[in-house]
Amino acid sequence: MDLAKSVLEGDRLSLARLLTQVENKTTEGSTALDFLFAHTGRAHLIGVTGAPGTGKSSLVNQLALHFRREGKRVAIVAVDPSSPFTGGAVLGDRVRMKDLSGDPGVFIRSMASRGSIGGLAQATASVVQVFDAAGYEIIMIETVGAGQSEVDIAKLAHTTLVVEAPGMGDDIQAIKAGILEIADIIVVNKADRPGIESAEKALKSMLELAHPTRRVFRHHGDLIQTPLSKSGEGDGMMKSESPIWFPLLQRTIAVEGKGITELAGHIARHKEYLHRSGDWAVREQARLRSELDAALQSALMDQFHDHLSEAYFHQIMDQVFARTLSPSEAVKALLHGNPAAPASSKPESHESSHSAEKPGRIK
Ligand SMILES: Nc1nc2c(ncn2[C@@H]2O[C@H](COP(=O)(O)OP(=O)(O)O)[C@@H](O)[C@H]2O)c(=O)[nH]1
Ligand SMILES: [Mg+2]
Repeated sequence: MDLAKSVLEGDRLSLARLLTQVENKTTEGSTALDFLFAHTGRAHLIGVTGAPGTGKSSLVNQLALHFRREGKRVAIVAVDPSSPFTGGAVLGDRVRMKDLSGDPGVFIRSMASRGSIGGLAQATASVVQVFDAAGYEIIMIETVGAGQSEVDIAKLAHTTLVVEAPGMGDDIQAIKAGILEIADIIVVNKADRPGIESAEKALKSMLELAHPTRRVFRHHGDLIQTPLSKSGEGDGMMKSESPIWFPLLQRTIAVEGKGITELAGHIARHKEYLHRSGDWAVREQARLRSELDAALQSALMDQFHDHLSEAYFHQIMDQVFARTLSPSEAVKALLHGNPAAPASSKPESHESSHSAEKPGRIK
């Protein structure tokens, strides 16, 4: 508890220690999370996702510098589900983020996969909670676009940036369509590279596919185009009171810091929109709901296994392997069966239990 209190007081060393506790799911970590929970809910969580090499880390770096100039405290969580160790890419990020190091208003945390991707998403959520309680107003979560994992992690965020770059190949089109659905802002980075026009064009048409109803809409009788016309210029609908957010498209050159101010402007506008429309509360509720569900699931599983005889579980498992018991029958037996009693002594109604006595289906 002392650790949590010093975190609230702004002690960096305690923060680093607590993050480790929380990542390792220690008892001290979870007690601290309980204590800190009342202090959360203030930060703007920004997810940054996209294929490797599109420039996510460079963008996060630039955005952090921008937010620092605005006097905001910034936390960066770099998540790499593909890396089992804190190695390669994450180390590179540390080096890249060196212009931020030494700034007490910035805290960078790298996370690599330990065990399941679900576990990583959960650990990330906890780390974000600690930063939120510690008073970081902006929390950027960088994830590698690799499938379900980054979608899960993006669900944490209030604002999701999907980063694309020209020349990344067309083989990922299918993934893109799915990723675009979670995008609030699409960043077309590496605008200094050839192919930027066609990359942007492809993205626009894909966006229209992903959001067919959002192409145009009428506002006070005026036909308003989605703000995708040119990078940075398209905030037409933001001037209206439209309750709908159209994904914005922004060109950037992260390595030169170009387009960053505009991008930060879009992020700020998205936050305003979330509050104005009530979506902020909706997202918060959905996030807390899924956090609660996940915690409940894992608690129920733990409780279930605590009360289950190992031998009985294996006995049931064997019957499933032998195909004398279906998985759903097995669940019934496990939930309602008496762990002390063998499956074969179950009441008549459990016909499948008897079928376990059928000979010869085990290899
Ligand atoms: N030409 C160009 N290179 C960039 C730009 N942004 C990032 N890069 C380079 O692209 C590479 C990958 O960038 P990084 O930020 O690590 O991408 P990440 O894997 O998405 O995090 C690095 O060598 C960057 O220097 C850009 O706007 N233009
Ligand atoms: Mg990176």
